[in-house]
Amino acid sequence: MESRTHTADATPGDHVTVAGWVHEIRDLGGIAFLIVRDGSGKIQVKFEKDERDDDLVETALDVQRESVIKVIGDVEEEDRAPTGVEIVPEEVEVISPADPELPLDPSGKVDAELSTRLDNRTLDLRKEEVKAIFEIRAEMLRSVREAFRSLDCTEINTPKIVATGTEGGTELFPITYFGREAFMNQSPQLFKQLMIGSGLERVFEIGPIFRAEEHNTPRHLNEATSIDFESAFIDESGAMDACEEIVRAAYEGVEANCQKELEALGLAEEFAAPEEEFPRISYEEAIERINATGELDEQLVWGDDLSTEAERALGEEVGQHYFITEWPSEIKPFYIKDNDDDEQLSTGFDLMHPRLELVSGGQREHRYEHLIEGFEQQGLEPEAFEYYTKMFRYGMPPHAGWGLGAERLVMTMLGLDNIREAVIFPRDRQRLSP
Ligand code: AMO
Repeated sequence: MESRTHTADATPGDHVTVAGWVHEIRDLGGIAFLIVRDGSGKIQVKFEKDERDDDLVETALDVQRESVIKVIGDVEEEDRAPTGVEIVPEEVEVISPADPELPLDPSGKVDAELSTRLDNRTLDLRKEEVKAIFEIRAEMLRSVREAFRSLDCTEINTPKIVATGTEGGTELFPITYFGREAFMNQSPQLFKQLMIGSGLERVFEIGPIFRAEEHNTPRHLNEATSIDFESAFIDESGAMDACEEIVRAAYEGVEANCQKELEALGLAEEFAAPEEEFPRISYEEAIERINATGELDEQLVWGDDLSTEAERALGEEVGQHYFITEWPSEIKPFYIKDNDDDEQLSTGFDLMHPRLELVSGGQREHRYEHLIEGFEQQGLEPEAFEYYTKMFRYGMPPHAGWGLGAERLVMTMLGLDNIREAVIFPRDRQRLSP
């Protein structure tokens, strides 16, 4: 196709070819307008019936909304047009016609259920406010990558088809791998740790994780995107510093580069990167504060995990991002190191948004004997993980890291009600296509 001008760049005096979707058709009798939309914006095309060719006017009036068309013509200034300019056409071509019945209305005048939207994501992403979410997600990922690079991290990609799980046996998706049992990976956990003993020392990965969670909730996906970090020679406190820096960079990137998208979402006024340092609250203090809110039916006791209600009660009170540190060892995975002074306590931490958990992390157990003991305590067979444990016998530095859910970050950043809004094609209990 010959070169085209983006509608946003059409300037009075230009002779242009624009191509895009028919957003709206208005026939006012003697005059008709088409609004053409492309990735950059929209532009009005004017058809004064007396002055234009009959065929041209007929093509314009017969076209169905959302068809793809090409328009060649002159750009003129017009104060009454939505963008202050319009095209006076000399040629209109319907490149790809749309059916008159659309499964959803991309102009957004008629609301659609989330499931209808997800079934027809192509049309759904023609809406400015939906497209904005994914432009923001892309900018968030770009900023995060850049921030990792400035922290001297190397980006890695690790296998998603694996022999063992890491995050609890019940949440694995089994597959067959040339007749052998294999699984979709739940986390790059073991691979990123293996890189710590390599020459890389400090790595990050942005990639899919698979969780066979049975529950269908507004905050869980069966395939999510994890932003993982791991570094040699730091402890959990250093890992929290890096985590805070990355989350802040994500917000700052969006604030600096996505004003148009934030406006489309009605968030331009209120959106702000977090300024205050993220407080670090111990697990013990967290359960005391949750109990003191009186929001829960039953008081929490030491060793309990935090329910959704508990997280919400504390989040409301803290009112900003915060870490929960020093979790009980028994509820953290085998790879998390215990506190040196009290083995009931772990070095594990979570980063919380007032609405929900965003990150888990901690210092790792790098001492071979302790690692093997940890497997046994959790009822796991260390032999199955030999490819991993073995490398702890050949010089493994102390290290720490974390995993951040990309969709949860977008969801909380933009105040989305449902995590599915932050994924183009979500995978959940019911949804396997598109
Ligand atoms: P965890 O299992 O807590 O930790 O996962 C880390 C973060 O990933 C996101 N996440 C999810 N998001 C949507 N749907 C899900 N089903 C889902 N599961 C997890 C969350 C969560 O906080 N290996 C450790 C990380 C580490 O220690 O480095 C891990 O995977 O935002």
